[in-house]
Amino acid sequence: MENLSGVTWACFRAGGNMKNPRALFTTAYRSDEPYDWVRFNTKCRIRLTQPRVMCPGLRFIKENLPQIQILEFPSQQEFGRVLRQGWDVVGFSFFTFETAEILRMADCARKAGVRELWAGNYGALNPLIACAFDKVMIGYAEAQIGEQFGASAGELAPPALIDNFGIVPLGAELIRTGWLSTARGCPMKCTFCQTPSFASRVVTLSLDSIERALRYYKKNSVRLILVFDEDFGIAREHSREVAVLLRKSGLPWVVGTRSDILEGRFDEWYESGMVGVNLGVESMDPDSLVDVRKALSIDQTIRTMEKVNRHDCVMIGSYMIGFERDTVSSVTRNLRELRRLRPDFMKVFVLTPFPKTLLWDHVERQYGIDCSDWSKFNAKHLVWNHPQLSEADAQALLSQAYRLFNSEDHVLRFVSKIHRRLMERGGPARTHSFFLSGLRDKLHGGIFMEHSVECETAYDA
Ligand code: B12
Ligand code: SF4
Repeated sequence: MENLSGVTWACFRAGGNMKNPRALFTTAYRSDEPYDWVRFNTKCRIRLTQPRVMCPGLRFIKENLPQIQILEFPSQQEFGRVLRQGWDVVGFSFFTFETAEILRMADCARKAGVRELWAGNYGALNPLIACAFDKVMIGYAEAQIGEQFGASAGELAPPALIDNFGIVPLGAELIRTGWLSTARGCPMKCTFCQTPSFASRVVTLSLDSIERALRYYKKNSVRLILVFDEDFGIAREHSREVAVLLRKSGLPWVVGTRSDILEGRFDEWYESGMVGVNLGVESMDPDSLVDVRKALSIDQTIRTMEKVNRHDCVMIGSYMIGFERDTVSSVTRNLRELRRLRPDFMKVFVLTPFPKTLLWDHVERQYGIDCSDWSKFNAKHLVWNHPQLSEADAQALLSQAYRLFNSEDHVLRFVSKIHRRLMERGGPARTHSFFLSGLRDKLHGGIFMEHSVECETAYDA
């Protein structure tokens, strides 16, 4: 029944092409306060902020298959109202921690008489949810969805993904950011990561489409590009050409990548306008990195982080608490070592076994996983029987890490680094436009559009 090679598999019904169906794709409900990855990692009152207001996966699907209607983070009332409009297909995009909520939404959709329910995104990797849906699609799915509707998705076109970065309490709309996807998938095999089951083949987006996105961002007053590939640089030659396009655009950019890739490419990217990096440190214990097959050495990570610092680039890292060997004292020691490398912000997680990972298989067999509450699978809870740590230990270590890495001092350092980098690159005019235009636009009711409007108008400008 199951096939993880990127092919659709059906639970209740065999698949079949539907011509001109009425299809609605949606996400979990909107919460009182939108999820904000910065708030998720700090307890400070003065902090950076980037609320999650869009679902990149649904935007991609809409951009490439415009016949599908999308509804991002609806309220319960909104979802109920839209359901009454009558749909052949309702598709749900979700992460594992949203599973219970999505199952409730699926139940509402069934009761409203929707013919088929589909599941997609990383949450769909969970075999336990399969029977609630008529189709489950694994991986980047434009082509699979198009096939169901008898439509060809054609060459993949990235949507315009614009949101904002701000500072609390000044406001969330100080720096207008544009998200750029240049390649998808990762061939590495880290045991904790779902990507090897989700998209193990690297597929690049065309340089024309990337250039078009950059032009659009520039024209629409985007100030900072966030490259959100799994590992920028993994498609070596392609990323070289992307760096040329980024340089040509004149826009500063922040990239997510591995330290082994960054080490070899730093100078090239720095010259092309890279002002910040997002690195998966994961652990400072070499044996734990070997256990999870991260294929990185601590020395490599240290060398790269020191280089990033020497060049005054912003450094965001991610660290995980709760590797099999971790104890309270080893993690405390690790965190202090990491602090000496002066990251500007750390995303700190608790190691979580996700479905269809090697880590899941190992932990389930060896220790047992508690699946009674899927909302805890948000990488901030210990959901398995760790040999040395309790959930209370994990929470105490998280709080300790937030204090060490994400204090108010770090916010100031973060902002002053960006400021210095822009002064170097473009002088006072660029720096002024980066920081102050957002505030000015906000005060004068300027360019900030509702995200839903931006979705509709992606490239028609
Ligand atoms: C960018 C990102 C974020 C951003 C989100 C930005 C935003 N505005 O949404 C931020 C930093 C906020 C974030 C936070 C978190 N993230 Co995150 N994030 C990612 C990342 C790097 C890219 C996701 C993305 O946008 N991809 C690009 C789009 C185009 O792809 P897509 O969303 O997968 O959509 C495609 C398919 O999934 C499919 N599809 C999507 N929806 C649907 C619906 C239907 C019906 C169908 C058929 C198909 C389909 O088609 C789409 C187009 O091809 C992934 C890693 C990765 N490799 O993808 C992790 C990842 C998704 N995050 C993950 C997690 C756990 C989290 C956090 C809980 C904590 C953490 N580890 O960071 C929080 C929770 C966020 C929240 N509450 O919403 C996990 C998910 C694991 C899981 N099963 O839940 C991932 C896979 C990373 C990992 N390996 O740990 N994240
Ligand atoms: S953690 Fe990063 S390098 Fe490892 S498999 Fe996942 S995406 Fe690839």
